[in-house]
Amino acid sequence: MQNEEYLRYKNLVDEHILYFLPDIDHKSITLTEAMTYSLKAGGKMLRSVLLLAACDFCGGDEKTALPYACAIEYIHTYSLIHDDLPAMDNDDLRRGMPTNHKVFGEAMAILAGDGLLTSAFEAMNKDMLLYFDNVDLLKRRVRAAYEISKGAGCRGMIAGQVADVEAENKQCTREILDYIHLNKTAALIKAAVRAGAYLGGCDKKMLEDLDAYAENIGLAFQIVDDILDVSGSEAELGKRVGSDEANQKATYPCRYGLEESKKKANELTENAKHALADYYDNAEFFIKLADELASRIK
Ligand code: GRG
Repeated sequence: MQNEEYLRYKNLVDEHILYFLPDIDHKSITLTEAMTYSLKAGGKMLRSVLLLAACDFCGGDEKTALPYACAIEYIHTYSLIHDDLPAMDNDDLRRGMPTNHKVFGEAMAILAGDGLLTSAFEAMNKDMLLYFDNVDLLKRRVRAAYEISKGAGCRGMIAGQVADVEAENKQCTREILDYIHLNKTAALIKAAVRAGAYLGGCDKKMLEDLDAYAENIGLAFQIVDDILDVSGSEAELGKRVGSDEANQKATYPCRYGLEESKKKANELTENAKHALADYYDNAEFFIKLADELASRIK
């Protein structure tokens, strides 16, 4: 994502990503190191950028949205650390670097993930009391914290991960596949956009339109990620589709092949752009971003 506006939001998050972490007892220096290691490992910061952009789009002040932007990045980072653990995906590399448990050990990686998750709630709630004399702003902040908690939780990302774990080595229906993507990936992306919209003071229509946009790019994002993950040649994938190996993964490319998956990703991208068509140039950032995310497979 190279566009100027994206990089401006991303830099803002980058500059503040450690600022909203709690001061940790000096005895827990390893915990701080483990949390910082993954936070600074060079992710795209997509969810936090979307949160800030949605806040701007709805007329809010992006500075007041910063703790929420960093909080959602803490949650995303924790999910990656835990997903890489031997009990889950058992990955050695993440973002081109050794995974957290490879550097700090399994126990510390679990704790670093826990530390990041709980720090997210601390960051979102820390200054809440300062807003008691401004009920409108207070409501927006409470709502944003709720959206993020819900998207990350048992009706969102965790539910998707559970369904993914349970689908392993089984044939799953398209309905289950969509459920996994909608929750494992799209739920946190939707939460970012909805939280930003609330913080910015959205009206009902803006919220609905942004929600539709986020759901479509969220689903497209996972399909694109799975296409990139396959990385083998199309011919190779063609051979694997329908094979036992291919059927072990609950992904679009493994179930339906590359061409069908690309078509689906492009269709979702067009749906996302269409959801914001009423806003013309004001939605330019979001339209460009949808195209950029999809162009990773072109
Ligand atoms: C709570 C253990 C646990 C898991 C939750 C998020 C998740 C489910 C698992 C992570 C693995 C995975 C493939 C998730 C799908 C979402 C996704 C494509 C994550 C990668 O997001 P990017 O590309 O990552 O935004 P960067 O590195 O750019 O931050």
